[in-house]
Amino acid sequence: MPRVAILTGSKSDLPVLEPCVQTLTELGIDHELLVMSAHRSPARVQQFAATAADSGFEVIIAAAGMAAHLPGAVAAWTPLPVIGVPLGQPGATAVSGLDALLSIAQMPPGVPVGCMAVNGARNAALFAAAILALKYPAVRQALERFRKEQSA
Ligand code: RP5
Repeated sequence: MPRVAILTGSKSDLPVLEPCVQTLTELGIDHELLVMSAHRSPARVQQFAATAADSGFEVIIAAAGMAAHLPGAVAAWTPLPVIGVPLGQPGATAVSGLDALLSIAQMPPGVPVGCMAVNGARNAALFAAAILALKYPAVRQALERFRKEQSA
């Protein structure tokens, strides 16, 4: 089955990622949720990202707040598609997620990261599903079912 890695920069981010986990589960997509920080555990990020494709992951979702370098740091080490989720709770920083949004969106040419809305965890799961749906008919069917139910 397809596998998605959900990475996040801190345990404090986990509640915001619940819709991502829930949506992947609903769509029947295997996933692993791992906490690692581009700044606090850079060696772990490198180790994970450099081996992720060989480990069988097909899409990586990377969420982080503040300077939010995790998605870009991961993308630097893997050819897999990386979907970035900027995080920001009201009042958590002076700019409430705008920092993370710009950090993730403004990647230099050559190392792209897809960028969701601030706290767009659910859409990250759906975007990962759309990528996997190109290869896996079961994911495509699950996604089509979701879209129909959403429109009903
Ligand atoms: C980022 O710094 C994390 O993704 C988190 O959003 C933010 C604050 O982390 P903690 O100080 O709560 O661990 O790297």
